[in-house]
Amino acid sequence: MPSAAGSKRVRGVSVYRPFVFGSEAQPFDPAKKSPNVPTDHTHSWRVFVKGVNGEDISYWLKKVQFKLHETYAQNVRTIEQPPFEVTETGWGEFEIQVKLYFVPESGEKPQTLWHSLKLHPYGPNAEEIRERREVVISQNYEEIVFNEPVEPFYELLTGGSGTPQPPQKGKGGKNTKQAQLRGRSAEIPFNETPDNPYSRTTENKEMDRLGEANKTVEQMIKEEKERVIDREKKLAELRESEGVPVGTNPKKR
Ligand code: SLL
Repeated sequence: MPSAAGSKRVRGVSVYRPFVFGSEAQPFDPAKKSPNVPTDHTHSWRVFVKGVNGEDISYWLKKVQFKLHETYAQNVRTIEQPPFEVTETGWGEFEIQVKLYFVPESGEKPQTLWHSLKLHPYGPNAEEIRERREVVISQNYEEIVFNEPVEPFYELLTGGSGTPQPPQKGKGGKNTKQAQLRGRSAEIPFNETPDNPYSRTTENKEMDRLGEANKTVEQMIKEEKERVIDREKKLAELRESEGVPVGTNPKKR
């Protein structure tokens, strides 16, 4: 096995890789519940770490350790190959520790994430979702950043594309697929699909929303500043009419 020890680092380069982690939970239909499932268990669920749009991430992710609640037998589950997921049944929500171990060539220390297992619907349509016993999905888009990776890992990450290039963040587009075929890249798909909500289009929409929100906040700040100036002016006028010099605190007289 190649060792990362002693390998040179690719200076000034950060390589990022997107992934998705989270859970899906399905309430049991009491009429169809298997007799093997404990009577107090209300849901089946799955916790996972996966690539965006089903992309294989095992070239950088070696294994994942999921630490479940202590009410579970053998609550530390280590998954050594994709799919990096644990399927279980249960009755309660809890925090799952998700520890990512990287391929040995990386020389990287494991990283820990937390996921709140969600069994119950939340948000505006929670009641309908509950009534229809729909799947409850709670997942996050994440990007892992490898700063100055060692050379063998850089080669692995980029699919041996040769000279180190600075990361091409935010440059997605219609040629993304080609880029992925030529060498490995961190590009996420251009459009979302029913299975994958993370795309350049959703990202751009989110950026637009943030931009709009920012404009609103700036406008609010502007108006607030104007109000403050106006109030200060009025206060100064009042003081002047009372004969108090501007800039003195009347209470201290
Ligand atoms: C709660 N603090 O009270 C949480 C704990 C534990 C979930 C949730 C059962 C496991 C089993 C299970 O669902 N544990 O019985 O095998 O909501």
